[in-house]
Formats: sequence, structure tokens, C-alpha cells
Amino acid sequence: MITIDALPYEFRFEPESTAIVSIDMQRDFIEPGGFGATLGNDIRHVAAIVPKVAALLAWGRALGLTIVHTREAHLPDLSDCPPAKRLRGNPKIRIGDPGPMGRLLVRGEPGNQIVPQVAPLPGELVVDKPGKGAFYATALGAMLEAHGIKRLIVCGVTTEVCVQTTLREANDRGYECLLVEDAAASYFPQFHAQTLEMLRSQGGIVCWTAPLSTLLPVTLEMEVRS
Ligand code: C5J
Repeated sequence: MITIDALPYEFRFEPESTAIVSIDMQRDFIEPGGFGATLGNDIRHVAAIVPKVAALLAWGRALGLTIVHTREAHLPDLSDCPPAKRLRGNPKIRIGDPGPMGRLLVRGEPGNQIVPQVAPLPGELVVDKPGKGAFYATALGAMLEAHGIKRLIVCGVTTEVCVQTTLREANDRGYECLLVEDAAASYFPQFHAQTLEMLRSQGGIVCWTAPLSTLLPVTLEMEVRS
């Protein structure tokens, strides 16, 4: 068992039953011209975490954790995109419309690819999800069960939307989750900070949180059998 100094108290995990879930680190959210930018957001806040997510993934790979990547992605015919989702708001271009990186939030398009610095390695799990939560209408639950996963270490974008929704879904399914504070981001720094507060409040009602600096010094040699 490995112990991490976290909030609201220590988070304990075993590498063989723990997965890193890297949420939606795709060009659509992080690069100019993608879905995030077309909604009028300042992408600098989310682009800034790419090196942190890369460091977290390298750490997890060294520890032998299962690695899962998600992408918010719709089928080309948009049959998995509710009209309410596509038509909401007043963006310059909508889900499925052609943009500078191909059709917005559509599977297989250039904008839907994970940014190269944090891209999946061969053998890692990739989940295309039509919703904000990674468990909704995907095989994620079955994949985690097949790998014997009990705990999730979560990072990605955006903190208050897909990251938070996935953490709440995971919590309701019985997973113990740690959100890596500075390997997640929002377009709105105040939403990021407030989401961390609410998720770990009331004794960790949804999850634990910890900065990357508390994880990186942890090595396999520190694992203590109990
Ligand atoms: C959003 C996400 N913000 N990945 N998606 O629409 O958080």
C-alpha cells in the first residue's frame, strides 16, 4: 500500500488496482480553434497543465498503473449527440460543424486527438465518451472491472465539467478517487479552486485532492505491504 499526503486526509492505493484517468486532453479543448475556444474561452489556463499531466503519466507508467485516456467525442452522424447539447448557447461553430481542426468534437477528426505531449502509448486504454461523465454510455466501467481497478487518480480538463462529472460518477460506483490539483484545469481559475473545495469537503464526500509534488517522489520501493 502506498500513502499520499492528500486532503482531507491521506490517500492510500496499491499500484496493481489503481488507474490514472486522464480526461479530455484533446486539441478541441486545449488548442486555438477548438470547441473550448469557440465558446469564447481563454485556453491558456488549460494549456498550462500539459507538462503536469505529462509528468503524472510518466510517474504512473513507472509505477505500473493502468492508464486510461478519455476524449469527448461524437459519432460522425451525431446520433449520440442530443440536440439540446448541440444547440445550446451561441457559439461561432457548433458540435459537428467544420472548424480549423476538422469537425468539432467528432471522432477521428484532427481536433479530437489528444495533444502529443500526453498522447496514449500503445496498450493504454482510450475511451470515447459522448457525455461529460466518462462512465455515461461508454465501456469504462467494464474496462476498469476487467483490470481489477478499485482506485482512480484523475487529471485533465475541465475541472468543473468533465473532470468533476466523472469523479461523481466514479464515487457513486464505489471507486476511491484522488484528483491531482495542478494536473487539472478550468478556463476559469475560480471554478477550478471552488470545485476542489467542494469535492473534498465533508470528509472527502466525492474524492481526495493532492498536488502533483506529493505524488512524484513516490516510488515502487515505498510500497508497504499491510
Ligand atoms: C466541456 C470537458 N467543458 N471536457 N468538456 O465541455 O470538460
